[in-house]
Amino acid sequence: MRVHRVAVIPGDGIGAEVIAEGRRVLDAAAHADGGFQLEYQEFPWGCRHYLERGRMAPADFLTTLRDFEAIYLGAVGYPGVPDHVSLWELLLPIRQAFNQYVNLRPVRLLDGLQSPLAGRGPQDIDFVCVRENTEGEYSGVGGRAQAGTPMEVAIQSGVFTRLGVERIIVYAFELARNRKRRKVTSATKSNALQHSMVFWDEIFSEVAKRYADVQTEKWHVDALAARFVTHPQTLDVVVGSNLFADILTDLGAAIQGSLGTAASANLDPFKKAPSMFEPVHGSAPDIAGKGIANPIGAIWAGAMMLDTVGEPQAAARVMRALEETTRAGRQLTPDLGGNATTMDTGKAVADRVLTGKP
Ligand code: GGG
Repeated sequence: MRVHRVAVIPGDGIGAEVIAEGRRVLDAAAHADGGFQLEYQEFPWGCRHYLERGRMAPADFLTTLRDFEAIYLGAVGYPGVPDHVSLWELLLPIRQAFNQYVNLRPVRLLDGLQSPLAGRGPQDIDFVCVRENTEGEYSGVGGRAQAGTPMEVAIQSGVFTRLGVERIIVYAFELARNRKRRKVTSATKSNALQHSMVFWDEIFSEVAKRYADVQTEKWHVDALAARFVTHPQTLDVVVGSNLFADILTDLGAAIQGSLGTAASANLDPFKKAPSMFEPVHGSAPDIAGKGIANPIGAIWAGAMMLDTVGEPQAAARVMRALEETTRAGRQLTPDLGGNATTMDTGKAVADRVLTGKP
């Protein structure tokens, strides 16, 4: 029996609700497969931990996590703790310390779901965003000085290294090579950002020369945001910096029907450290505790985790069950126009995992 050790951080707000359903579905997948087991250890880290103990997680939390094969995370952030504290004491250090330099975010309209884009169906919205995940605008470099004086200053530096930019662009090209349309779209802004984004464009052109079989294009990020709405069918693999692709993928989530359906994988492609899997959405304090959060993003992230730990058949089984559930349309949460609870959706997917085709 193959055993996969998973650290679970449900986190804040709806995080615990959606992760519980994700685990229900993953357990069903392990049961249906019969060849592997998921061994979870849950960590109560997040904003409550901060309010009780003055920090989001114990000082040695990265050492604790390093022993696991994967991390399954819900959401981070809650009123009462400044958002930059919750992100910088938990989520962002994990991505940086474990060299999870790829943030993979599929943008796909699942069968049966309605996009807010008029006349667009699943055949039009099916691409993947590759977000640089350890540097760029979220490198954490900067500072503040002369607080409280008229000379007060805040500096937030974007850090773009050749290693960091090249490896994320190479990842995007390798991914495109294995997709039907074989196209990479680069998100840039080199008209205004004459240092970092001109550098990004140069490296994009250099890497593109090594992939003659892959079509390329680049758009300024503002124009690309518009193309997500007007021409989603032209996109295949989109590669962008940490900030650009963070923003673009919320738009991507919206065009695939709801932020609640979007999944992401924070990957160390060399598997030297655990990768982390999370829904794209945050903790949604406005609906936390009501049992109506959409668990699809968390379940989809769970499928990406199965794929990464070497269980691609189980991952495919989960994705089939998820899409059968959206196609049937009866167990959808209010954000998708239904009246199901988080648990209704989770149970519907888990049942289909158990009864569906291997
Ligand atoms: N599901 C993870 C979560 O809580 N995300 C909220 C967030 O603001 N994330 C920022 C990021 O992905 O960089």
